[in-house]
Amino acid sequence: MISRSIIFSIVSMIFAGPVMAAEQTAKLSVPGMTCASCPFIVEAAIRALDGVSDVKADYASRTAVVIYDDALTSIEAVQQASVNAGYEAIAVYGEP
Ligand SMILES: [Cu+2]
Repeated sequence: MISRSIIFSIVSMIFAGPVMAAEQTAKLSVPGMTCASCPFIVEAAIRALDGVSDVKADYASRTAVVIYDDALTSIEAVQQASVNAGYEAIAVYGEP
């Protein structure tokens, strides 16, 4: 007899496959970046997350643009990673 968890795993694999994984681009406001080194710290913290494929933090505009797979991580997790590194991060909606 096949257990429910195995069936669930198979169904999950089907639905979590590449077809369903959605790559998202999010922009964050990171106002706490105070020098040219800060973006590297923010980038390293966010890049360490599973599911983040790219991140570019910009000191001049105090923003970070993150490309991530929303099947593996979330904008909340990305923000938390930045906060954990010492930088408050606020999602900016309505902009790529
Ligand atoms: Cu700095």
